[in-house]
Amino acid sequence: MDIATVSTQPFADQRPGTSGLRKKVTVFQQAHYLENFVQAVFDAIPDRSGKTLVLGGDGRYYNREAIQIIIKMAVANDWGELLIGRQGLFSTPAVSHVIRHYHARGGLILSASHNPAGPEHDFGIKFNGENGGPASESLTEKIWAGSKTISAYRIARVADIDLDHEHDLQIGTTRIRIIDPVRDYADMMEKLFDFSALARLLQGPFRMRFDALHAITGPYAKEVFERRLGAPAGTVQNAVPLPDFGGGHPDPNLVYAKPLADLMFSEQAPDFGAASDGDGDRNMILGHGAFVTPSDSLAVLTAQARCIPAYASGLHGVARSMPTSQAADVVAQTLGIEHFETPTGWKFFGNLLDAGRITFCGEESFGTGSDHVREKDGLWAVLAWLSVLAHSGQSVREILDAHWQRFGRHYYTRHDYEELPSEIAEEMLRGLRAQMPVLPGQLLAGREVQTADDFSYTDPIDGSVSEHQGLRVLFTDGARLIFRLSGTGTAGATLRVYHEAYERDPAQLQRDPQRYLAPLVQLGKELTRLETLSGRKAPTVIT
Ligand code: VG1
Ligand code: CO
Repeated sequence: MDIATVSTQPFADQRPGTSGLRKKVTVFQQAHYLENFVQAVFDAIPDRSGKTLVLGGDGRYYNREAIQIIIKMAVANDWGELLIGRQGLFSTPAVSHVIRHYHARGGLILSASHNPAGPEHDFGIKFNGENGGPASESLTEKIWAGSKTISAYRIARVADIDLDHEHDLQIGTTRIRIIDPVRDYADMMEKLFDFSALARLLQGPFRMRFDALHAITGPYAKEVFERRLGAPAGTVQNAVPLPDFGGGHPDPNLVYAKPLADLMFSEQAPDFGAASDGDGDRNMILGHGAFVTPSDSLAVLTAQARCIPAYASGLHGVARSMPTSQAADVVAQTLGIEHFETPTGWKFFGNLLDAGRITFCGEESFGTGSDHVREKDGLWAVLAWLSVLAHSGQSVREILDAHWQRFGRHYYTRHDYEELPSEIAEEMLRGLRAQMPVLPGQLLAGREVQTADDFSYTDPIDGSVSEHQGLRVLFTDGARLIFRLSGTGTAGATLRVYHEAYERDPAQLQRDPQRYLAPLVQLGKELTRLETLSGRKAPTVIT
């Protein structure tokens, strides 16, 4: 077999962000760009020889071309076996499961998650390790360092392979298996949840609607809800993954999944609505006239875990990313289990999950998951909610109201300012950081500031330290105002401002979150001099 060593020059911009390397498709299409990064990943895994690599993506534009390149590079870089999803497809949680199930050394996931797809939009790639989870910070730094000094990559000069049928083949010393991307994952769901109880629910008068937003969860949701659980045909909408996701923005929130949100707040609403994102790791949960914030979702599932067979014996602990509301902490304290606060990004949950310290974890960005894999898992969250509904016989609205009555409500909203010039965004945070030493003790927005800091995390398992994970203004009554820059965007800078306030008064539990949090929103704008510096009057997206 002809293996070529191709000379190349480093690219200066291959530092992975919150979740892998994300760039415009046109950037990835530059000569050697994808190859350089893949070689940097392979070089960072010196023990790869003869081992298994899982490969697949969310089906977005450039997925197929990228997979053919990576197959040839994997062959030239001594991988022993490649497990590839049919048509090059795999959801992110399915890759995590397949890595673990087949004891692979790792996997490459081709996705830019919820970012739009198509020739003008985004592509991405990330490496997950043998625990099924995103590469740790130290591995990510190693990959980045490699990408800055690379001078050559290795690639086999062989023909493209057929991705569209399940089959096995051998190229050189590498065995290649094209497998069903759905089956193993659906089997795992069947083990975790009580499928007979869920089938009874979905085959009765109960109605649900799942919107796959033309992205990867379509085939998974069809198999699980319609085929295995017998929900009526049409329960899953927009179920065929398209290379441009139908021109939409596959982000499950009230803004980008508007048709579903409108339906759920209408007279004709079914009992339950859910959506997922481009690569299948996010979820949005809705009831008739009810929207569950992701922070509340984690708290409710933690409180109701006994409704799910796999977790009925209790949870080890629960973790949330720092900007996620403290609702789950309150539940954990009541249950007497440990709770942890990690930086943004699923990679930070990995050590806690591996060490058996937590069972559930979640992020405010529509991510929820458990120790069944090492990624957030959209369909898992939907099945978990259905289990709670089936077990309790209550509606989403009733579950939420009862939860707030018992634990209090964490009012929450995130405001995003997208595509700001980077210097302006940096200036806002610099200005805020400069004020932070004098904030404690001040009365702002009717609340007393307790502390103001830049969040730093020490991993309780390996002691590694991650600094500069977000600026926090913490108030004595538990309210919080948090600022950080996105690490997943591909154009300019996105400022995320997170607002949270805790309410225990039973008469104040049904307020509109935007109104309730308005003083904190105003304060956030003042502290960053947002309007003056950016000229923006309103956020791009509110979740
Ligand atoms: C965002 C979210 C973060 C999430 C990450 C990847 O990161 O805030 O919570 O883990 O996306 O999710 P950032 O740095 O842009 O805030 V996904 O579904 O894009 O893999
Ligand atoms: Co995603």
